[in-house]
Amino acid sequence: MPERAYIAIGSNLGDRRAYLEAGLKEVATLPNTRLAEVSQAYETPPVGPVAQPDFLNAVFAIETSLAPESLLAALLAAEKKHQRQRRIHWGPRTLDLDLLLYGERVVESADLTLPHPHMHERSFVLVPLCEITPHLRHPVTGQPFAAYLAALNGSEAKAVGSLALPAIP
Ligand code: PH2
Ligand code: MG
Ligand code: MG
Repeated sequence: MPERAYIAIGSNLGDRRAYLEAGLKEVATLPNTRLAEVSQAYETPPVGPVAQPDFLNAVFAIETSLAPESLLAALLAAEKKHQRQRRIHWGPRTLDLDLLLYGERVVESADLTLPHPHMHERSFVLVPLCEITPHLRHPVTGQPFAAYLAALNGSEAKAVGSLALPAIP
């Protein structure tokens, strides 16, 4: 049975919108995978210790039969294909694809932690996530993600319109 997975996508280098749309297409065309839901794009100030350009962020949901580890490998391959170079930890990037949730699964392996350990702290994830799925709850704590977002006391994420959806042959 396919499961629903949520993925965060971000870019802060080059043609950010084009990178997000290319990332969507890469995931939408994976085997046994279909795009279920896509948030608007949001312009967000960079979070973290590195001074860098603003990001364009979005969150999307897929229905997939790929195992979480295979999906993760496909996301890393898609990042690589789109010139992502991991030079600076948390530094600027053309395309970042982060696996947030895979059904209700809880995973703690060397390569993969599910749910994503920081997703509930970041408005650049919570704002688009709550847009597409306002009632979703954190699989471990049971708290609605909307409550985590409300607890952040405001967000600087600014909606900047829909992304072009990939044409699926
Ligand atoms: N990603 C980071 C670090 N900081 N800030 C924003 N606004 N959006 C991101 O996607 C982001 C970030 C590391 O992946
Ligand atoms: Mg990442
Ligand atoms: Mg990231």
